[in-house]
Amino acid sequence: MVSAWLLVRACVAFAPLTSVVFAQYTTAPAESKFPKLLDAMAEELTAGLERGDFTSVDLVQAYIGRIMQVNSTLHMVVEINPDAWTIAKELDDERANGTLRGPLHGLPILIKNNIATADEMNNTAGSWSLIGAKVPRDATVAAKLRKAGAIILGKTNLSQWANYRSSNSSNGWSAQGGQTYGAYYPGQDPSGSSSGSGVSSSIGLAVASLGTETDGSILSPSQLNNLVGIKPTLGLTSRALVIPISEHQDTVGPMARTVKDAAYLLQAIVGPDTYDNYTSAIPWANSTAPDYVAACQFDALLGKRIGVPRNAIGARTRNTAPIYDAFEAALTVLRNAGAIIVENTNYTAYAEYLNSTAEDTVLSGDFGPNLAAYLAQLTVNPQNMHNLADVTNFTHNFPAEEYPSRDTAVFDESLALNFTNTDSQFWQAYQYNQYLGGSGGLLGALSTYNLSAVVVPSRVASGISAIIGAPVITVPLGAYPSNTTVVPNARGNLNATAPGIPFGISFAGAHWSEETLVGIAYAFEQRTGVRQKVKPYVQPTIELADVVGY
Ligand SMILES: *[C@@H]1O[C@H](CO)[C@@H](O)[C@H](O)[C@H]1NC(C)=O
Ligand SMILES: *[C@@H]1O[C@H](CO)[C@@H](O)[C@H](O)[C@H]1NC(C)=O
Ligand SMILES: *[C@@H]1O[C@H](CO)[C@@H](O)[C@H](O)[C@H]1NC(C)=O
Ligand SMILES: *[C@@H]1O[C@H](CO)[C@@H](O)[C@H](O)[C@H]1NC(C)=O
Ligand SMILES: *[C@@H]1O[C@H](CO)[C@@H](O)[C@H](O)[C@H]1NC(C)=O
Ligand SMILES: *[C@@H]1O[C@H](CO)[C@@H](O)[C@H](O)[C@H]1NC(C)=O
Ligand SMILES: *[C@@H]1O[C@H](CO)[C@@H](O)[C@H](O)[C@H]1NC(C)=O
Ligand SMILES: *[C@@H]1O[C@H](CO)[C@@H](O)[C@H](O)[C@H]1NC(C)=O
Ligand SMILES: *[C@@H]1O[C@H](CO)[C@@H](O)[C@H](O)[C@H]1NC(C)=O
Ligand SMILES: *[C@@H]1O[C@H](CO)[C@@H](O)[C@H](O)[C@H]1NC(C)=O
Ligand SMILES: *[C@@H]1O[C@H](CO)[C@@H](O)[C@H](O)[C@H]1NC(C)=O
Ligand SMILES: CC(=O)N[C@H]1CO[C@H](CO)[C@@H](O)[C@@H]1O
Repeated sequence: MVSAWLLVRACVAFAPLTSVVFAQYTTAPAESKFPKLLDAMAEELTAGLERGDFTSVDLVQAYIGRIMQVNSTLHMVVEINPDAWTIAKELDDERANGTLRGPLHGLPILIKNNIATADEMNNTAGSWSLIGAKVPRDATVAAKLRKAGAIILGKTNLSQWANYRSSNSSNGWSAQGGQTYGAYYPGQDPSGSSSGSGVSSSIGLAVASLGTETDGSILSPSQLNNLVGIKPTLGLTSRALVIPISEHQDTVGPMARTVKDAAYLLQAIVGPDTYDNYTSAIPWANSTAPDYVAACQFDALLGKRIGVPRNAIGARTRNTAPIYDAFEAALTVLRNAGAIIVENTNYTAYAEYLNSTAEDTVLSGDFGPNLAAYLAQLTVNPQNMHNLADVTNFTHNFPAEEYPSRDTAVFDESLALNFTNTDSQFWQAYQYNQYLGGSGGLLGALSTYNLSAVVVPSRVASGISAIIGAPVITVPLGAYPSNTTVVPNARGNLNATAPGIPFGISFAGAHWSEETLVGIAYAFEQRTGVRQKVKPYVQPTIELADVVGY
């Protein structure tokens, strides 16, 4: 069962493709009074706000207009924040009198519908069981966004319960939000579980978005929606008041159009939090935090040793050929940028890892108690949901939950466990994972070959890092060529492989190495510029010029 496999399966390429050739990418886009919102970067928008070309109210108006233009086709946003205009006006007033909260001041950001906010919006993970439920305060990451000056524009649709309910549902479907589609092909599987965050950032419905990842849920929808996604080290970003799967694997991270925008967002949400004691492991808790934005240097690849764990990259088949061709071309880009590519930095226990069910045990064991702990914090709980049994019963009985067409196999498996996350059986599985991903996996390869990072196609990036809580960044790498055969997903309601659907490349490192990974990803992105070459088939047309002055 389990999400790891579902998520990986969600992003496997089935159709034959052609290779992707990189052209040299010329850097900064031309300065314009109204940056095109499909690609507008945080720094460009901030410059326009500073010059007074437009206001944050204009930005909110434009982004909401764009959401309204595509919502009936793509279903990527579940709720718009009814306070967004008021907040934008306050931030405009603060800017006018010289008060700037931070680098995100006045910039609209969308967040996944499992990150709770203490405002008018619902916090449901896509389930009607939590409609109307209220939390005592904002999730820490949401509070940090507001403190940095961001406007929380709305909540994005997701694979329900972050893909931790069904064995037969579809990526991007939730009972509350319906089916999200990707913007690169009709009926595109948007991947998941941060589906709406991926689709929304990809077509410029906000400056960027937040997603969450347990195993693949940021990396996969980022790569398949032409985005940069950062899955941070476990404990770098607080999970307080984020609807959980597993305290041992859950993370919150940015999904953005550029590495630098992702770095700005990451900078805003990291740090120790008394509500999530895993954050006490942050090694710089008592000193200065790393500067992820400053890490965006064109020459960041110079002298970096980057490993290629060939035994974890998988076989190049007819179906996956284009991804592998693009990957090999990317290695040349990295070498030309001064990196030392170290071949065959294999994971010694990888066969055991592929064979292991220890991750299922950890997620399944955590889910029950972690969900109950979240529900116990609710200040308003209209459907009286206190534990997984309540949620399962609700799901079975509430027609909009589409049970049994969409089953509860993942819930059921967790309910059927005869142990919990405090039992020795759980601890053994957890320790085994630390070996598989650690000395037998990623950490072993990094230390044996003295590497800064490993590089892999994003389709195989998430698992080995997920089980040990280590960071990964994905960057656009290419897209399926026009002669690709369209292949549906397992449920048959989405197009999983089709012409124009993007894919990514990932850099994975040791715990707390985000600064290094951001630098590497930036240097790669600046030399390849893949995002600019891959265009969505659905694009909202409203721009700042349409709203300024109205
Ligand atoms: C698509 O075109 C490429 C290059 O012309 C070719 O190698 C590949 O086999 C084609 N794929 C299909 C599915 O026709
Ligand atoms: C979705 O878009 C339609 C227009 O296509 C609009 O009328 C409707 O109000 C939007 N729904 C929501 C909930 O914003
Ligand atoms: C600027 O505006 C904010 C919000 O209206 C207000 O709280 C703050 O006191 C003002 N600061 C100055 C220096 O006027
Ligand atoms: C929260 O959900 C309720 C019930 O569907 C709905 O009436 C309300 O408008 C939602 N809140 C927002 C901000 O969309
Ligand atoms: C998937 O693609 C096919 C072929 O282009 C198209 O006919 C179909 O409508 C698409 N599916 C969805 C759900 O849009
Ligand atoms: C961290 O907090 C959780 C609940 O908030 C608690 O169950 C756990 O024991 C704590 N762990 C440590 C190491 O303090
Ligand atoms: C930071 O300081 C506190 C209080 O002195 C201490 O308990 C904690 O262990 C320190 N954290 C780290 C990561 O050094
Ligand atoms: C690494 O894995 C690849 C692919 O499985 C294999 O061909 C190669 O011999 C392995 N190299 C080492 C040093 O283990
Ligand atoms: C895979 O698991 C099976 C059953 O648990 C075991 O017999 C086999 O030795 C394992 N293989 C590897 C490579 O770990
Ligand atoms: C299950 O849900 C139904 C309908 O919502 C309710 O009537 C029943 O009391 C619930 N059963 C349990 C054991 O909670
Ligand atoms: C759970 O069941 C398994 C197999 O039936 C058994 O080996 C194990 O000891 C049980 N664990 C607990 C905590 O009861
Ligand atoms: C903002 C928005 O588009 N909300 C829609 C999300 O999807 C549900 C179900 O399809 C619609 O009812 C909402 O209007």
